[in-house]
Amino acid sequence: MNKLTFHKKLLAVLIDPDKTPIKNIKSICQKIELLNADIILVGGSILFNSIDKHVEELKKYTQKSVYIFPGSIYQISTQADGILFLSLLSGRNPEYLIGQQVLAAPILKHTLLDVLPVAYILIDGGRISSVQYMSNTMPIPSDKTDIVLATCYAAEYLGFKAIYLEAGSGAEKPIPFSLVQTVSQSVSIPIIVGGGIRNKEMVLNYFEVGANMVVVGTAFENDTFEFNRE
Ligand code: 1GP
Repeated sequence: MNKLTFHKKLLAVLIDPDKTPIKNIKSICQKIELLNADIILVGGSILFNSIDKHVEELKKYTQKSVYIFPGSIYQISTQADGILFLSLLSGRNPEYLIGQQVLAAPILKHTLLDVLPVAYILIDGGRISSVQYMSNTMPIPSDKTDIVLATCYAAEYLGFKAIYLEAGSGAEKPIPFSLVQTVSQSVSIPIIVGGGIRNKEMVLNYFEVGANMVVVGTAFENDTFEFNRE
């Protein structure tokens, strides 16, 4: 099992099983190699396809860590290396704060998955995101730095191992760089940033202001994203 550590800046590619036909997985793995990405996340807000087959196929063609990025309890796969054990801390819906986690915990207990507790913080990305709609929670307005910070402090005090600042898939307004900088200067746990990230410059800027992991989904799916650190 590959355990997720934040020993260096990580580029993550997000694969949504509904948008990725199984037959494309082999070529996707080749693209991920060329991109020099560090980790593959698999998941979505809602799933029409089983996540297991996608994870199994990914593991056939890549040595990279595959972590589940679950939209719900139905997205657990024992084939993966680990799971981001998310709690939607920006919201006030108990189902996504603790309900799904209680249902998932006994299942995870019988797996070898690396379970990483992550405070999932949804920030307004300029349009209603799937996360907002499906979780029935409000995102934090991106200019309310005090609320974001207070939520991040709470995440740290509650013992989460990372904070995920999420603008929502396909966000028009990705997380402001200044906000990532403020958060990274204020907490000591790793910061993951995702939502609407379109190019290499944005990724490098997020790394520069303190993000430990940057997640790219839509731009990778659309084949518009190029990144290579060498
Ligand atoms: C969504 O943060 C991820 O949960 C990725 O967003 O699809 O906009 O890259 P994009």
